[in-house]
Amino acid sequence: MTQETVAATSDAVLDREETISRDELEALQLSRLQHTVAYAYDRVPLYKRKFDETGVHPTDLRELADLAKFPFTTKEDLRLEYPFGMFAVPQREVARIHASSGTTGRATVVGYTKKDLADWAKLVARSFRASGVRPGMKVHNAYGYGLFTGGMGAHAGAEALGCTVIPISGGQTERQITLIQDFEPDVILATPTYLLTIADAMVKQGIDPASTSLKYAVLGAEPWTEEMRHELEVTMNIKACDIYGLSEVMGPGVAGEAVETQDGSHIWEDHFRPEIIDAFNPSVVLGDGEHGELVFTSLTKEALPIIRYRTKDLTRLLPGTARPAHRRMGRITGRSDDMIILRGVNLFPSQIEEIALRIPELSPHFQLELTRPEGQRMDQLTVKIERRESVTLAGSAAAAKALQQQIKIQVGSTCRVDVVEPGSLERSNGKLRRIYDLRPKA
Ligand code: DLL
Repeated sequence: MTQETVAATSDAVLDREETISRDELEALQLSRLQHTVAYAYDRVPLYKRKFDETGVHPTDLRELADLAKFPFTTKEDLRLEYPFGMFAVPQREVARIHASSGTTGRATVVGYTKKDLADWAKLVARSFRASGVRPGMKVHNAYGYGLFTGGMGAHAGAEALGCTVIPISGGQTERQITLIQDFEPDVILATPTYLLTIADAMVKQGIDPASTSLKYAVLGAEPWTEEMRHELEVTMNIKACDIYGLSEVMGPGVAGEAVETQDGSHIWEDHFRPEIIDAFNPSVVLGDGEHGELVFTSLTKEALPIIRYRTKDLTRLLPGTARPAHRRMGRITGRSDDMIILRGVNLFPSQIEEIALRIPELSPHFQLELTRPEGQRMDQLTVKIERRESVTLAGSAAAAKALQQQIKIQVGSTCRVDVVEPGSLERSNGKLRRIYDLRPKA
C-alpha cells in the first residue's frame, strides 16, 4: 500500500483524494490548473498560439472560474497537429502512444510519460475498486488491445489494483466463453454491447449466462442506458457499473461508478476539471444539473496536457454521492455528432434503446437506418430490431406498433419499425455502430 492511501470504507482502501473535502479538492484543482495552463503554454506551440490569439495568459487564471476565459481544444486541433505536435515532452520521454481509429479523417494520436501511465493505472484501479472489484479477483478483459486505450488501459488498472488479469481482448466470442467457463473469472470488462454478444452466444450454446462465475462487470466506451444495465444484470446475474473515458483526455478511468449507489460515474476531479457548455453556443458555461457538452481540462498530464477539450458527449454534472467531493456525470445521452435530426426533431440511439427495452417482446439488438426514398425530400428513419426468441409473428407485429407509437409520443419522431429475426443483425465486437446513414451523399 502506498503512503497516499488510507483506510476508508469497510472492505476497500481508498486513495486519500477520494475522501477529501470539496474545498480541499478545489484548492488542489486550482494549483494544478495554474500549473497545467502555464506548462501547456510554454511547451506546446498550439496552446501558445491559441492563448495569444484569444488574448489570455496563464497568469490570468486566478480562480477556477477563470478557466472559461481560455480557448477550447477540439479533435480537429489534434488532427492538424498529427502525429506528435501536441506533445509537451521530448519523444524519448514518451513511454507509450495510443491512437483513435480515425473513422472520420486522420487518427488522433495521444502520448503518455511513465508518470502519466502510473496515474492512468491508478485512476482505472480506483474506478474498478469503486465498481466492486477487489485485489485477488480474476478479471476477464474483453476490451480491445492495441492502439485503442480500452484494452491496455483496463489491463494496467486491474494489475495496479492487484487482480489476476486475463488479457483476452475483444472478439473470438466462442473462445471468450470457453475461458469464462474454464478460468472462472469474477469480473468482466467489455463494452455493454459486446457483453450482450457474449451472453447471446452462451444461450446459443445452451449455457445459462446467469450460471457463470462472473459477479461484476465494468462497462463503457459507448453509450448505454439503465434499461441495458437491467438487461445485462438479470441475464448474467452480475452487478454492472459504468466506466467512462476518452483517449484525448486519458482513456478509460476519467470517471467510474460506485457499485453501492449505481448512480452515474464519479469524475476523478483531482486529475480532471470538467465543465458543461452549451454545444450550440460554446461560450456559455452551464451550471451543475444543466444538460450540455462535456469539456475537460487535464490537471496532471505531462505528455499531452489538454485544455478545455470539447468531448462532444452530451450529459450533465451532478453532486458527488459515494465520493462526495467528486461530481458525477449523468448518463451520456449521446454524442453531438451522433445526433439524428429527423424533420427538425433531435434523436439519439440511446432513446430508442430505452424505449425498446421496455417492450418485453423486443431484444436490445437494433440498428437505425436513415434513408431518403426516391423522389422524396424527407428523410426516413427505420428502426430494425430483433424480436426475442420466444415471440410469435403476431407478437412481433404488436411490438413493432408499440415501439413506433412510443417513439412518436416520447421523442416526437415518425419512423418505420421492422422487427426482424433473432440473430439477423450485426453483433458487436467492441463499440457497436447503431446508425447506418444510407442517404445519397450530397
Ligand atoms: O472509449 C475509452 C474507454 C475504454 C472508456 C474502455 C471506457 C472503457 P475513445 O475510443 O477515445 O476512448 O472513445 C471515447 O467513447 O467520448 C464517448 O463518446 C464514448 N464513451 C466512452 N465511455 C463511455 C461511457 C474510450 N461510459 C468516446 N458511456 C467518448 C458513454 C462512452 N459513452
